Amino acid sequence: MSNVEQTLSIIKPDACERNLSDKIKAIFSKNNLSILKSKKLQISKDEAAEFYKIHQSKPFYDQLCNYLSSGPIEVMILEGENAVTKNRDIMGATDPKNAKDGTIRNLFGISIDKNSVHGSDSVENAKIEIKFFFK
Ligand code: IDP
Ligand code: MG
Repeated sequence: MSNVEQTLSIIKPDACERNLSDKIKAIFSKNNLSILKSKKLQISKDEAAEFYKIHQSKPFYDQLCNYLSSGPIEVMILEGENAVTKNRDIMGATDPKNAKDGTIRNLFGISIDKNSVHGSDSVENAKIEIKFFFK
């Protein structure tokens, strides 16, 4: 049975800065995730804090918010069969050192914080995150 979902992807500052956006989009496309909407922007630290508020108790929260607001990012709505899980698979593990060969974080990630991409972790969070960037 078909299960078309939408998920939010973010190309983080480290990847935007290295102009990796086209290469990353080509990986989505190869995996049958289509880009419904896309925009490039820079967010404030307060907006990053709101976006990442599920991590507010983590020791790396402040660093994470500083980082996501440190430069331009590209946000996208991806759509496709099992898009949430598929995007997480394509991204690879949070720490690029642990990311499987061929995943985006394996190919492009620099470190656990500069790991090139964000992807929603559930259908429910995808809805919240899509609304956050595409009202
Ligand atoms: P995810 O991006 O793979 O879903 P999360 O656990 O949701 O990973 O963490 C959100 C982001 O916070 C990660 O992508 C990474 O940039 C950053 N992060 C996670 N764990 C650490 C850490 O231990 N130190 C520094 N940054 C971290
Ligand atoms: Mg996460």
